[in-house]
Amino acid sequence: MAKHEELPIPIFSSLEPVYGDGSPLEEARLRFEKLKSKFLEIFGHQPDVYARSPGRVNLIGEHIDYEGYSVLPMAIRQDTIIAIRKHDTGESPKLLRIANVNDKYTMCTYAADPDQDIDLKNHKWGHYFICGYKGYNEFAKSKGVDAGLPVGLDVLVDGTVPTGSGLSSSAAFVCSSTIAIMAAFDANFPKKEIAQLTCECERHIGTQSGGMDQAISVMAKSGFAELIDFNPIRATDVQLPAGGSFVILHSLAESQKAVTAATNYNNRVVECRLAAVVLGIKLGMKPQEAISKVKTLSDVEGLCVSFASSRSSSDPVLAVKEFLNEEPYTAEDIEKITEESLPSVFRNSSTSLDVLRAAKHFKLFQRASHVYSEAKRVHAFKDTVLSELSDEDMLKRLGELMNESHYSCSVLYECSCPELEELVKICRDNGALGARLTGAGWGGCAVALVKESIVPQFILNLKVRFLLTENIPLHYSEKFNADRWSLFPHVSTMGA
Ligand code: NG1
Ligand code: MG
Repeated sequence: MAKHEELPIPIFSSLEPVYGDGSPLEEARLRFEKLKSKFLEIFGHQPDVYARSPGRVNLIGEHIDYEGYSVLPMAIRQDTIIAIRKHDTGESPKLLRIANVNDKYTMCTYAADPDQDIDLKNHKWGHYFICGYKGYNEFAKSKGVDAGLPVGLDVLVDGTVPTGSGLSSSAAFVCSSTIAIMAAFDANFPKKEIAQLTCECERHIGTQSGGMDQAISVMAKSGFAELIDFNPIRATDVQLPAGGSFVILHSLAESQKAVTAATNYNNRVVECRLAAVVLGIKLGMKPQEAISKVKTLSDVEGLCVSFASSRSSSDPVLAVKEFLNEEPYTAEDIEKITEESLPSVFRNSSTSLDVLRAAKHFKLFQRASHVYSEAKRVHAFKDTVLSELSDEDMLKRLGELMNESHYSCSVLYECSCPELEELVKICRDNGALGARLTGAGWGGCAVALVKESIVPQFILNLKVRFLLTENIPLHYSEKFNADRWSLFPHVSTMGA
């Protein structure tokens, strides 16, 4: 049998929703009916096809996908559904009309030009759909297939992943958009290729993301978390032990990643690149060679390991300790090592140049220490699941790894925030085996590993605790989100 990731996206020819066990089918059916009638109301006709893609919670492996290291997320029930219809009626100019079932998001209209640049300085929610539109076009071109663009499209979006929450509302939106466009054009490809394509096309939004979110959104499988490897993308099922639940909690601090990219997300990507180049040089590469060849910390791991093994340990963290300074570096400090100005090193990336303009200093030691140690924790997590430990001991160890990951994100990577720190602490105080921020951080959600038997009490305690905490808005409990690992849907497209 072909491997799951080699298979194309399943297409269903009826309106019957395909949900994981536990999600009320009736509720799903009503959602589709509502989407259909709203589409009719806005555009005056029915959609051709629907596509859906889930959000995700990352269990461990934060801020390392873009450094080439494996991560371990699972899909969640919350998703984005796109209803779409081609309207090639000869109108001029051809338009993409993108509406949302949520009135908060007013309709966005774009020219149907797939080569248009996305206006990054003027962020709009509809930009994520354009990522998919451009991506489909580029992908078709790379396959030597006629994409059939430009074509006008009517689109209605229904998303239930909370935005800015670290649960990948953006990837759910980009992946469902891309799949919807492909379905509208009767194109279908293996999931692995769609995962790669959607990862690349979400970068049009201006974040230099890795591929975790799109990979899990496209390749998720009911009943499993997935170990995702990169270059090339691969997904390995990870069956979690019985007796535990992951509870996802929103800190209510919203992280607007597309808006804060230069100081937060992209800043860390640039710092990792600089750490990798400096390490490469310290470990014997010529500056020019390091600048042209070293893109990520995983690129220099081989050199670190041979250095470390001469000291009878294969830990790249040792090379970091030996060769990087704990004191933050200024641009001048780094330029002395690279023998080239930083704007010149990053001349081909306007988003990196934005980072350089905004940054005062660069914490190379801390960022590299996080990445190398977090990469090891992901494998330790997977090995624990495969070990002979009893379920109880296994859950305990997984919880410890999650706590260690949070510490590293908070102290070394500095991607936490006061609301998340408080939330994680409250989870642990209320019996969580482990708790950590999930996703990019700087706001959004935490994920806690909780013994199944105490989940109802845990949730109750957290609600009470939060209602009593003055600096957290009172409506916290409305946003409360609990998910168990057995309850998430497949990616699917559904014919109307
Ligand atoms: P969020 O912000 O949770 O969607 C981002 C990146 C991931 C990964 C995590 C941190 C995008 C689309 N996603 O996720 O690739 O780097 O941060 O582990 O930017
Ligand atoms: Mg995102």
